[in-house]
Amino acid sequence: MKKLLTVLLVLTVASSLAFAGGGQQGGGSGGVTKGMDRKIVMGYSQIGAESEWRTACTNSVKAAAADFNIELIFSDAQQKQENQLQAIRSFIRQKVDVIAFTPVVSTGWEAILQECKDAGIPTICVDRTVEAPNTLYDVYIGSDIKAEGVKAAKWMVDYMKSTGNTRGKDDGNRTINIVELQGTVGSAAATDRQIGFKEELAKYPNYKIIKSQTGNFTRAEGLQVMEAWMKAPDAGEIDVLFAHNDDMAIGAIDAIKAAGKKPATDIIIISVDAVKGAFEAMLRKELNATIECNPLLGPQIMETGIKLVQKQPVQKWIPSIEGQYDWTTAEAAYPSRQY
Ligand code: GYE
Repeated sequence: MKKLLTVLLVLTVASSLAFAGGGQQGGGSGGVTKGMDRKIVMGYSQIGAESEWRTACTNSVKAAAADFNIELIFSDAQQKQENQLQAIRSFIRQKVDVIAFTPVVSTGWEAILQECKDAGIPTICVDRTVEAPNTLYDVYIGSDIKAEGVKAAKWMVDYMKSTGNTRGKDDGNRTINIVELQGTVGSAAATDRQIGFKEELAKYPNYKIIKSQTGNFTRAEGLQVMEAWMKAPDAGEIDVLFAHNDDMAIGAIDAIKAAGKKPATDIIIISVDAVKGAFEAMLRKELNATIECNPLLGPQIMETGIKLVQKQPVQKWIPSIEGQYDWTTAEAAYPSRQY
């Protein structure tokens, strides 16, 4: 029994170390970091692999680290904040030069950010914002997430007024019923998209969100939630689906088809990210529109990391550049899409 316990303990410690460390990638061996006289080390706490967007982001970070010859200690938190805190503490212990992290949820970061500050390690918050005084981190690199929600609502209203769905157009009187698939609860990506969407919607009293539930930014949960909605007695009254990301919309499309309805014609569908899967759905005429959120943040993260190590000034927010696409512009844009 004792032996078994020891083996188990060793296994647990080994796997958690592998987990926190996550292995070193990028940067190759030897050499110096671009623009430096030595090689620098970056710890990166990624949240997981929930979506096509996230995979594109991770690939961009790893490729850029190799390109800049930065030694990257990459850690995957599997959607758990506690794993992120553990990883960041291990980066501090390893005395990395700079720490980058994507906060899975927006709260609960003050203490760890203070620990980084006390250790003199600069921090880069990536793609989701934190609810903490901005003196606690050095820079946020990512999108204007709230603006994405506003853009989605604007596109929806324009489309409902000009074209509409099988049930008709928005004539200003008819109630337009919306169902909303939210991202991970407590994440800035979900909270701010919802705030932006609702803020714009408030201008149009005949638009109503009749159901709203999380699908955790994944296809599987998007499908599950939509499946339940399509079985409810009021399924026939759904005019629009707003999904906080493309993966959930793609899952929901399958559920809509399985229920015998035509996605993008019976139910208008708008999502966020603009990943390849969304373009393919738009080309199949199953998704109406997607608002771009750029995951290719690797080069900006590495450039900023180097600047921070060199104690050069950086902007507090480095915004990503993005557009929006619908099924009339998808075909022309598709060949040049990188993610
Ligand atoms: O939109 C979604 C993802 O944090 C902006 O996270 C990101 C979001 C992205 O998994 O697909």
